[in-house]
Amino acid sequence: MIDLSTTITGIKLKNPLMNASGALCMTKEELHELGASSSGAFISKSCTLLARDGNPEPRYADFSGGSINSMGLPNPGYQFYTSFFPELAKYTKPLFASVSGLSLADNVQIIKTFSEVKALSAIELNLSCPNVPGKPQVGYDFEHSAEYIHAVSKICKKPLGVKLPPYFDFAHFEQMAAIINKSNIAFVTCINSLGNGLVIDPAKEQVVIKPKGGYGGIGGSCVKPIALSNVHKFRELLKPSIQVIGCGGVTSGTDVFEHLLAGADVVQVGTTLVQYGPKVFDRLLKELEIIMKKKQYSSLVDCKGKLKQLS
Ligand code: ERO
Repeated sequence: MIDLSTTITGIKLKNPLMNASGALCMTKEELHELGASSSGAFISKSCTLLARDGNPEPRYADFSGGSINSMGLPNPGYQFYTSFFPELAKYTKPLFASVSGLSLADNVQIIKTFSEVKALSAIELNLSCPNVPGKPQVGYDFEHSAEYIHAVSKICKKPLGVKLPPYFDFAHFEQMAAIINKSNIAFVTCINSLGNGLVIDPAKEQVVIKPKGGYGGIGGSCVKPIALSNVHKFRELLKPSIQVIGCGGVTSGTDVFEHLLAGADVVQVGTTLVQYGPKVFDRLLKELEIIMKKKQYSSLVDCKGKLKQLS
């Protein structure tokens, strides 16, 4: 028997898979389906103080290398989730809430309220939404990020994580890691979608989504190398007590395995979940188990963070 269980911030998961926030996790029905799926944990859509319709449709499209989205943070508002989360406790697996308030004050108010919701295991503060017109990503502004992290960690009574945008420069990894190492953040999730990509339909000679002139966050298999570098670099730079959730480019059990090698404790699935639905966790787990068996590994500890360098 292969033990796929893992632990994040002291919370035990029977396997390392969960959905990425935003993927099929906004409505009651979607969250019930995720609760009933074989994922080890689940997380809700990033929420704001007030309900939002989001950007005009079409706002999500698949392409050969992945997906593009400019959803614009549609969600029913945090109060909807505050009263609904207790219904999800029956699934007896960890439930995370994603929070993406439009200001620091909004985040503080939402997180204060969520701190009192018993059904919630942890909170992921999203510092990296690329799609709200007029709202730059907090995660690319280090001073602003430090201010958010400091204020929110003071009032959060649950294990708190931050969802980060992809970084591409070692100096940026170091700056963000230094901020997080000084805080009581329990985990980081790397990465959110690659902001403001552009997908073109050459036959129609036009963009494929309507908002923002066709620009949107890129996810799916084409982002995997960037996701892996971010997981690996943060694992290297963060204090050992701060855990890493990998997110980006997971389409197979091999992709999950690579995230684990890079140092992820938990692995989120976004585009592939949107494309195949919650049943996809069954396939990913089966494929991961086959790889582990072939390598004669009996638990995730045998491979987690064990990426080798060329000598
Ligand atoms: O547009 C969105 O709602 C959205 N899309 C993403 O790819 N990442 C997000 O973090 C996000 C909103 C919070």
